Amino acid sequence: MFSLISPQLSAPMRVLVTGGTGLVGRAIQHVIREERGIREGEEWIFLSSTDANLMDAGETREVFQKHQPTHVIHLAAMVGGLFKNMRANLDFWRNNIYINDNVLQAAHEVDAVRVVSCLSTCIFPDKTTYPIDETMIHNGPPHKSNFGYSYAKRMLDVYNRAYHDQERGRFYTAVIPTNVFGPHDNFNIKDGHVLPGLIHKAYIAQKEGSPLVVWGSGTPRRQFIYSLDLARLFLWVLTEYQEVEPIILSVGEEEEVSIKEAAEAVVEVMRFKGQVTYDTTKADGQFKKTASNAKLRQYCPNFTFTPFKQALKETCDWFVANYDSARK
Ligand code: NAP
Ligand code: GFB
Repeated sequence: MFSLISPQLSAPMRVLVTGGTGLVGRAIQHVIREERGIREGEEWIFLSSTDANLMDAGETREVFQKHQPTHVIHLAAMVGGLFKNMRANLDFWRNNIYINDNVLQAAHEVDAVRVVSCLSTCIFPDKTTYPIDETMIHNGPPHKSNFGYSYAKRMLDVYNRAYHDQERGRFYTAVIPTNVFGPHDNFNIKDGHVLPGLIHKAYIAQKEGSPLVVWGSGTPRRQFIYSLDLARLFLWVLTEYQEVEPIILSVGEEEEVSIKEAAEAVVEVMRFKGQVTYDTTKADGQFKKTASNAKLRQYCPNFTFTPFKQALKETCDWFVANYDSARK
């Protein structure tokens, strides 16, 4: 657990960040420490699974009773890339349902005034019109590759509406990030997402003089958001966003790239000189999940996303510099 506490005792805002030690949690830690700072009287507590197994109702209640948060950023989840989801849809469903039910009820019991949870653009209906927007979450079944995770995440939206309707207008909401990448990502090739997977594979291929093998055809399309940009937007949502309805946090549709283009960007940034091959025996997953960030743009017209190549370079540099300790 990491606590960031200002000198003053009474804290107008005591923020508990579940999943505080993961990719997004560490980005929030970085932005709080290096950019925003700790405001007068604030306290920020970043939890890992060693502080409490949030799949256990008793442990969850205990850690919430201990910290008595006024605000909660709920990131903790069973998370993984396409291939991990395809192997474990039941676990993704059950584990995330347990975590989400326990966290929201524990927040309610300590009278937290705000909870911001995390959905994902991959949970939207697979058969849909584009661009996807926030009103479309429940309009049809998700892609078969990650239906367990998708339905568990969709239930967060149901929880938020139910707590608002029944429990004295509880004001719990959610954000919907697109694919996230950055320092402290999960670089495990089997279980992680595409960008950390390609970065790790390029690193190994470079050392071994072997080809970089990109999985699938390379034709699917994705929007990628840098974890530090997501963290900056999360902090805005925590205090300024006033709707129970969720909000998509993503770069614009025009920033969508193919997996092939993403792989070429990794090759360029990692200065990989070897052969690049495509293993089309591996699944492509969802072809695209193009999301609109029009609602975000209405609220934050001047927010500037870090250019993709710059964000990718910072991520690659971090991975190479922290290879021994990185999750891989
Ligand atoms: P991550 O790097 O895998 O981190 C997951 C965090 O959750 C870790 O701090 C982990 O603790 C904690 N956690 C997992 N199981 C737990 C349990 N049973 N009890 C307590 N804590 C537990 O994930 P992430 O990429 O930061 O994702 C954060 C949130 O963003 C998730 O809700 C995810 O669904 C959402 N999201 C992610 C992406 C993406 O591309 N990464 C895209 C859209 C949405 P330990 O460190 O102790 O394991
Ligand atoms: O990030 P990713 O694993 O998940 O991307 P999704 C998968 C796409 O990248 C597929 C291709 O088209 C893969 O064929 N790909 C190419 C690779 N090389 C690699 C590689 O080395 N590793 C990986 N992982 N993919 C996830 C959802 O979908 O999106 C999760 O399943 C989560 O639930 C996440 O929400 C944000 O973007 O396809």
